[in-house]
Amino acid sequence: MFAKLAFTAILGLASVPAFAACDVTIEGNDSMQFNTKSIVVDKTCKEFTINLKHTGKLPKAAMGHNVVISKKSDESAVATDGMKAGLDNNYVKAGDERVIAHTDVVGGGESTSVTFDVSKLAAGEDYAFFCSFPGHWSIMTGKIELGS
Ligand SMILES: [Cu+2]
Repeated sequence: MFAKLAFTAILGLASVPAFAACDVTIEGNDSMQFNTKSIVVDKTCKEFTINLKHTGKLPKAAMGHNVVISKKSDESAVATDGMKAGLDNNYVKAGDERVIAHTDVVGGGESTSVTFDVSKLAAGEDYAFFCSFPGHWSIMTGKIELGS
């Protein structure tokens, strides 16, 4: 019993997940890039957390980044509507039901995160994660899918 607890404590300290990782950290920089193009969400996760870290120095008004998740087929329209919504709304249209999850917009040196129910993702559907800051989504985009 003691050995098992100690072992668990060591694993915890080392941040080694005992099961599937139900989170991912994405970095965005001052060159308008994410450091990943693909995220697979393990289907055993109930919730999944996206951590966004802006590793640059520019303020969010100039080089802000967020992470928005939608179906790939909705990406363009969600980004266009988000652009009109403005920075005060994190470049996401209020109440946009096509948006599965989104973070706030952050500037250089800042971090944020969002957690969503994995049940919102369907197997076999193409989803995109992207930054909806004006002009960013065509480059800052990647694929997110439910793992099999
Ligand atoms: Cu961006």
